[in-house]
Amino acid sequence: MQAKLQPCIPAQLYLTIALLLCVAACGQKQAASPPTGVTFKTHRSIGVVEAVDRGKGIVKINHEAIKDSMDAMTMDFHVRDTRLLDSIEPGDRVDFTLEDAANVVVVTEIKKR
Ligand SMILES: [Cu+2]
Repeated sequence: MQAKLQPCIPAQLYLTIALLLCVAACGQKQAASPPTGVTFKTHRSIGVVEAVDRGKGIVKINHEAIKDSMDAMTMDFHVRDTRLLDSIEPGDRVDFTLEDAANVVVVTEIKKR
């Protein structure tokens, strides 16, 4: 009896380990890619505000180079929430955060330095 049962124990153990590894691998895969399949990145940068359009929710920033995104330049950014512009004036040096989803870039945070 015992001689017959023994081979079953390692087999079950292997199965358990294999299952655990599979669960771990699948979990990692899901975490790496968002459900929509859109590549989604967040960048932080600094720059100088050149213009603020509160009505349109646009801020023109002369920004420094953003790693893995773009070179230094002056450009218009849409803001996620126009309230972000309440305390921002042209001439301010700012820290800001960008969200880039399939090249649709939105400022999600902006603060005076
Ligand atoms: Cu730019």
